[in-house]
Amino acid sequence: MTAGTRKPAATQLTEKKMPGKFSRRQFAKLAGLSALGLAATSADAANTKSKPAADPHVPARFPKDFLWGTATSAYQIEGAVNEDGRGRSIWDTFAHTPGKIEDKTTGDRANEHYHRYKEDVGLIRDLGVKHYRFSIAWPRIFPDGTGKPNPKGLDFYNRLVDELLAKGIEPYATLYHWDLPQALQDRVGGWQSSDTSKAFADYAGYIAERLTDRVKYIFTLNEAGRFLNFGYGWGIDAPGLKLPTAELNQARHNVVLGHGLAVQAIRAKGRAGTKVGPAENIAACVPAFDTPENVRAAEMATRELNAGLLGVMLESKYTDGFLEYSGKDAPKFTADELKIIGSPNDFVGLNIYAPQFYIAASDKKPGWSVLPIPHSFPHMNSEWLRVGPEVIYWAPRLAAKVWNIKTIYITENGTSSEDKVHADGKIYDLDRIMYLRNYLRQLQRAVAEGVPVRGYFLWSLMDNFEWIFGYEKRFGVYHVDFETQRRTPKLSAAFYRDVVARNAIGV
Ligand code: PNW
Repeated sequence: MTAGTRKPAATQLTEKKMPGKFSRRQFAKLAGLSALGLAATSADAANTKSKPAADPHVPARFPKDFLWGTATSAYQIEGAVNEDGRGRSIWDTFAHTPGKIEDKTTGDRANEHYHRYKEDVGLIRDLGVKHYRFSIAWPRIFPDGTGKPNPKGLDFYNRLVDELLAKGIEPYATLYHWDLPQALQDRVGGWQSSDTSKAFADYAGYIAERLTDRVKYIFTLNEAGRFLNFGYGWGIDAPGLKLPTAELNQARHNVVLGHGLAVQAIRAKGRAGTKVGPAENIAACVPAFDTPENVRAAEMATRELNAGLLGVMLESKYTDGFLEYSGKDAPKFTADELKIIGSPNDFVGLNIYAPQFYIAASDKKPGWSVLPIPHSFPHMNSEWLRVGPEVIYWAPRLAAKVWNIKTIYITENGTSSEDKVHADGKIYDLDRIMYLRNYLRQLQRAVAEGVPVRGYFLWSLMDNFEWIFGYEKRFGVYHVDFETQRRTPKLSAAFYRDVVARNAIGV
């Protein structure tokens, strides 16, 4: 159809039903909709007949070896909390404490993934992704935190890993996604004691021994920043403590020490070639707008605002700024510990959601300032999730520059959405698609400019127990009906499947 030609009314009608300018067959093929049960049903007749003008647009491609994945975590999906000898975790206790979870739910049942893992691996395969990041529940492996391992707990992960490999999906295991054995919290105060750091290393070594014949990629801690501040500082997450600053800083030191000890244990006990690193929700800094001065300021801020966690892991030292700022509340540490904490990683995982800090250059010390964010700044269904696609460009770019990181994975990125099931049984999560297409475009920009991001794990495979928000906030590309446990692909599943299949964003 040439421009300006009036279309017959019938064609206009048909085209209105069609998404964009594709024929139904082209569209279904491209998006893999039929495999996901989302294929359009209206017939298409006329709009493929005339020759289209050459399209000058090109999609934004990712490199050939770019890894596409998706992610979940144990307590958020497994359920089966009292099965096969699993011990209690601090999240069991916390979720069962009245007033802690917004919708008064727990992870007792969650997605019943413990029993439905085969179906769930099928969902991953249907997305066309070849990489899956899951977490191992420490209290399934060591119900008491330390001591005798529980073989039945390990067996679950053996079954899961075998199923993934059988379907051609590479497993990436996270060792700690917040479900600390309650026994360790009770005995030594959890991360308030370096006994927990040592117990974590023992657990890491045991997993490395048992799983690295098949699991080649291990993430130590997920979002140390989050579980420390929210769990030990502000009383919002498990274990619900509000420690004074000095004690919080000491707990943070124990956590990074746990990371370093775990890296060493994995190197000692794992198969040669096992790759290991942290998965951190870096304090993500974005220049207020792009000038060389603001970019330089954001670089300095990235280093200082992450000095207590990712910084010390990558530099083997706390920055002078961090020690000065902490003053008498600074953590106590030895030179030996710093060396352990800085054990070399094979990669760094970054969880990227909201831009946390907008930074501008400043004439005053330290040369940068954090700008106040206006109340009107747009956010997604989760109020904390400000929409700032440029953060997935700047955070890896600045981190790679500041710490000379050679391999970065985006270990989480995604959004919640209201996700109503419509009368036709489908979920049209267009806000999630809006979010993902904008973030992925910025990620592609970073990769194309040489920022060393090698892969992307979408959070999350399916709706799950969203911590203090219970089941109210849905992050999945598969919808879960928590009554029936039925999984249904949302429109965003078709979107992601298409991005993965074409290894590109846009057309
Ligand atoms: C991450 N914030 O948490 C976690 O790793 C996941 O388990 C979680 O389900 C997911 O993101 C979505 O929330 C975060 O307030 C929670 O900035 C909150 C924040 C960041 C990360």
